[in-house]
Amino acid sequence: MSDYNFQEIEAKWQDLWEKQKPFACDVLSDKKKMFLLVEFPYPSAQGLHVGHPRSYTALDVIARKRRMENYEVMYGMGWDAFGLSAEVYAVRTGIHPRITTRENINNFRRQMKSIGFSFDWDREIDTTDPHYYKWTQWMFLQMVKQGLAYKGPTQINYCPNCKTTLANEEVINGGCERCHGPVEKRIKEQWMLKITQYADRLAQELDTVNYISPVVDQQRNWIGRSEGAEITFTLKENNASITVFTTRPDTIFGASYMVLAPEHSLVDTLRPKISNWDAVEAYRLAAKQKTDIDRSDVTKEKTGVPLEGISVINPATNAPIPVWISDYVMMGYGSGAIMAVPGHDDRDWAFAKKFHLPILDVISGGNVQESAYTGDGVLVNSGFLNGLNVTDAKARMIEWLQKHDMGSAKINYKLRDWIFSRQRYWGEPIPMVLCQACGWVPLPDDQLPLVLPELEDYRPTDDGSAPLAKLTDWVKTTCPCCQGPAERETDTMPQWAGSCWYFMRYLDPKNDQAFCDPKILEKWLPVDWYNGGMEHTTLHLLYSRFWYKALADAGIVPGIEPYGRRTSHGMILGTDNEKMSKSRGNVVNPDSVVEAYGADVFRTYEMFMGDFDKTAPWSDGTINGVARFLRKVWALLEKIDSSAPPSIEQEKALHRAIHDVGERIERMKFNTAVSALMECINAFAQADSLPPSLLGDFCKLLSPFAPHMAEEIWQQLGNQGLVCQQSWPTYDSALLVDDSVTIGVQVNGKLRATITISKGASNLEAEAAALAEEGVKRALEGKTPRKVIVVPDRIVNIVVG
Ligand code: ANZ
Ligand code: ZN
Repeated sequence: MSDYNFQEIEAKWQDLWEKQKPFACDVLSDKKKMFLLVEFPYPSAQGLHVGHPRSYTALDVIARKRRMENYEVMYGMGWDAFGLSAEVYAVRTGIHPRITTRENINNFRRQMKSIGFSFDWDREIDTTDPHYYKWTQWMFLQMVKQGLAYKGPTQINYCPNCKTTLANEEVINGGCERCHGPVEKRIKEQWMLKITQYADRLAQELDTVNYISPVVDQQRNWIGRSEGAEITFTLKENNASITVFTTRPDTIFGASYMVLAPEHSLVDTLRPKISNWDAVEAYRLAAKQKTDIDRSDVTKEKTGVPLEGISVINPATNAPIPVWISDYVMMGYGSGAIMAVPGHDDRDWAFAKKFHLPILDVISGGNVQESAYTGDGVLVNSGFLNGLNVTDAKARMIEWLQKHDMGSAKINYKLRDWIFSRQRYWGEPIPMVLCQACGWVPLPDDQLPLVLPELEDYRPTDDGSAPLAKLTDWVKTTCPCCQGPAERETDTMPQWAGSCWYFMRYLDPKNDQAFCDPKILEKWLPVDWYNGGMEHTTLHLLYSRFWYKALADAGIVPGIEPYGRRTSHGMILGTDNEKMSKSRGNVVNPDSVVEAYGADVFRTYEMFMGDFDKTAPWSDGTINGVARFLRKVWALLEKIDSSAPPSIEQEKALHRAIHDVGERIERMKFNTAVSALMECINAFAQADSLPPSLLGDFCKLLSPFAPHMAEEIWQQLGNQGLVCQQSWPTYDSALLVDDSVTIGVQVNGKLRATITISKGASNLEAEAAALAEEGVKRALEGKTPRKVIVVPDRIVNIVVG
């Protein structure tokens, strides 16, 4: 037997898979379907990261197993190739993003093929392909038609470094997701998608899917549903009113002052009445420089300025209370104004202490001069609410407000509408034109795709306008409605657009008449199992659920949710236990791993390196251990003897592995599934000979992890066909009994039978097994035993008569 030449053998099987297409999905097949999905990558210039294959291998293992279980498996791959990085890279190198993107895609594809993923490559998709983004544009127009898209002035996050708008979800800790630089607030006309209209359903319908709980929790928190009331306060000085949002209308008798967000427009309106305008203006300027994260940091010292000359009437007490501005109140939430209840809210308490504002006790249970009391209790000092508990007082107060026309129940969401335009070149053009007579008009379907035009200078501009605006000939167009003069939208879509629906295109990637045949959608949706990164929970995953629901409401897709199940993998860290990054120099390149060890070792190692859902550091020691394991598997070919009967130990080892590997794969306990393979091999290696059928069955179990070696051994054993097309083996439970003992059963001192039970079986189990024996039944002659004495693992004595 020769040494295992992985370069040659892996290339051989990859070529064969490419020709024979054993992973091609027949969407019209009668088999049970299994739609498996991993997040398609952004094809960066750096190439594949070792983190990508963790997710891809995991679902590849599941895909390969399910095919062997006779499922029709859909497992596709493609490229989420629009976006800022390609453009930044292009600006730096002077090469058109289309060219660099194509090169990067080719490199990614080569890398993935070298790892032996069982994607159906005939279904490859690319979001920057006009045949693809035609449908992204078409779906956007469906949203326009449903009134879910609008263009309007909005406060946006602007990264002056990247010169682009960022969605709220793209602002991480107050900085730009890409360059980590500070983010400014600007007011700009933007295309917006009304994701807020779906806030309730996005939160509630999480009950209908099987997502890991951190994903459910993060999405619910991000949507941030809170129940409360809107209450109107009237200015003492005139009849103007200010509305606040509160989750605690029960505490209104304790509202001793009001706070407006510094940006609140009422501050401008009230300017003539404000006697300390200079201080107010200075404070507003300072607040503008701060990020929302800093502003809402509870550990930061509270700051603020009173609006001198202004007060409002507390509607419950009729007493005037002062009005302040402070940056702990955000303009983007609720109404940008609060009634402050320092006795029962921590932030208000800190503020009141600092500025010597009255702290009133309205819920019994604490000492509000010492700290805010936020627990439950009975209402005190609260007029008609006195004696009620918090829940009843809330309801009672809302009733009262409604009756007096001063407020009503209100549900608020933290979720904001999705800012959908970017002032960048490398994205899908937004297929809308602005007509002087008709307003915004969608392009008719027959003008799709609206192809991204060529541009000499695609750099972003300093004034924040879109690069496409420079193409005045392209911009000038005629209105599809009235044929009058009109102008094209020059903003492009955000990177998240193309990934909202990509999984559906795998089902019918070449269809020119529709994004997918509706019959195929009906059969294949929802996706059965979607694995991806936690970092996408409030971005891609939330956006695509919204997108899907909007399409579903338009009758375009079936059901209400795109993904039936969502799981997530832990991040792979460098050998130093730190996040891999170029600057730390701890990046592991998949190419060099495949070159040094081969794809099988790489794949098996990625599954073995630690609990799948946890972070795991790269370890060369462990990867060498995995390489030794696979060499040991290969060496078993030397022991093959077709005339040798299998030993009971070998058979037991195999059946234990069939049971454990199968079950652990389904639970994503890939590391212990690999251990089960290792244990089996150790047992096989102990004997001098091994029957080919046992090693053949083992190859089936090995093939999801190390598919190349599994095919090669399968072939060398003289088997027909591909191992990846065999049936997944089944186990014999009798062979799972770990260590069994055979003991005698005596009836009135005479041996009547022997039973085989597992070692350490309970007395009850032993007794039941003994009484079930024919010889014992005969000896008992239908009589009930007087006494059964079990000596564990030794003997069962039955006394009768
Ligand atoms: C009075 C009150 C009394 C409050 C009390 C809380 C406790 P969630 O759960 O996040 O919705 N609030 C409202 N709008 C705000 C804004 N724009 N910026 C900062 N804070 C704001 O929180 C709602 C509560 O946060 C509201 O209820 C309000 O304070 C504050 F014992 O009103 B509460
Ligand atoms: Zn018109």
